[in-house]
Amino acid sequence: MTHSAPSAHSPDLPNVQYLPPSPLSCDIFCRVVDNYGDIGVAWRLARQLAAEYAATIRLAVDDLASFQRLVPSIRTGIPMQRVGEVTIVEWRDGSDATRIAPAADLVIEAFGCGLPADYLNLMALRAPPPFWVNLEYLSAEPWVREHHLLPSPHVTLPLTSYFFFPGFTTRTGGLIRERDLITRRDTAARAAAKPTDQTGLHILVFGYDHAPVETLFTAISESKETVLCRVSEGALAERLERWRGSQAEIAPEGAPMHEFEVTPFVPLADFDDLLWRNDILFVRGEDSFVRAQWAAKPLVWHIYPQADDAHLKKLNAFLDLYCCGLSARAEAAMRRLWLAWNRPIREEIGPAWNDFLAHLPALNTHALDWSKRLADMPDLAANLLSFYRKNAKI
Ligand code: TRH
Repeated sequence: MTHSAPSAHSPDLPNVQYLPPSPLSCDIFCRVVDNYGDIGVAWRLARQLAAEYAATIRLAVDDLASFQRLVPSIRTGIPMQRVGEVTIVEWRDGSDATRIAPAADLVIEAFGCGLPADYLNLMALRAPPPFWVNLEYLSAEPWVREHHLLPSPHVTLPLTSYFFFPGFTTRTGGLIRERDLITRRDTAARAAAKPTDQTGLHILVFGYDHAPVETLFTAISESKETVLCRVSEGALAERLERWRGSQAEIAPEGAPMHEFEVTPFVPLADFDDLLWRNDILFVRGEDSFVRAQWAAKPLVWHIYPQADDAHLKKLNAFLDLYCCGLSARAEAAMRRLWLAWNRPIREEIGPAWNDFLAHLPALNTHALDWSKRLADMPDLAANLLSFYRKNAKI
């Protein structure tokens, strides 16, 4: 049935949400370059567009095994499957696009993964052509706002893609934030009074394999406050085991007993809970970094390393935005630990850690303020769809 529903601004029906005449169809393409961030972001966006905008979503992914780590109900070796409201298509190079046909209204190419040639042809055949967005990597660097939403015509086909940059200001595409995320976080925080035998500081460590963890563990083990340090399963957790083996069994008399444990990799659906259960979050890449900001906890970012230290520019650009409103001393403490962790400067970790801890109350307040500032802006899906509605020939 075709009908035009009243808009949310209709004076007669102010509570009726705008519904497009027919559901939006959207194809998302994602290649897993390495690790989990690419598919983590693509999956979150797919789910949100389906759940909150009733969009019909197909998500084409080239690595179902990595995807399965995040979403255990995914089955590998299956060309097409449905998980919740999303259709997952296994994307194999050379496979024809008939599995992904016809081309959707909105096509999202995640992180410049390159669309399959046969799918591009289907897009070109469609009249009007699909609205094609290239979802880029997250960066706080100032150049991003100049490039956000710029068109990029295809060299041979009558198609145009648009760069869409996530970001931390209204001049970029925003961040993925599900409609109920902040409410769920705050509800969990109210319910999560720590049991009396679990007081002290809880720290989560999720970082890349080259992180200087031994130095961090030593610094943590010398903290005055009791610490429970949870290290995410993987190479860093293996190094934790080795570090533990090298430590004296008995702490000096009067020293607080710290605990170090390996945290198993949890499904993506439980990842926020894991963050919310901790007080300081060492995170990495893109998706865990963003979720830590939504968790509103003091965080330490292990940025994905790039050639020529390009990542340090990116790191500083974020700190320039994030630290706005922090006292000079708290800002210095934050920068010190982030740089020591990322460069990595081992002899700096201990003093930087202590400095960071000394400013924890201010960093806590600031983390909450920052998440409120971000939540006052439209989220990535809302920005993406409003860009689509304004510009797509529908
Ligand atoms: O895994 P990452 O390093 O991912 C990416 C990719 O490497 C990508 O190529 C690179 O360009 C980008 O980083 C910058 O880090 P990220 O983005 O934090 O992704 C990790 C995902 O794993 C995130 O979606 C959260 C999820 N996760 C779980 O679901 N359970 C867990 O227990 C943990 C530790 C993580």
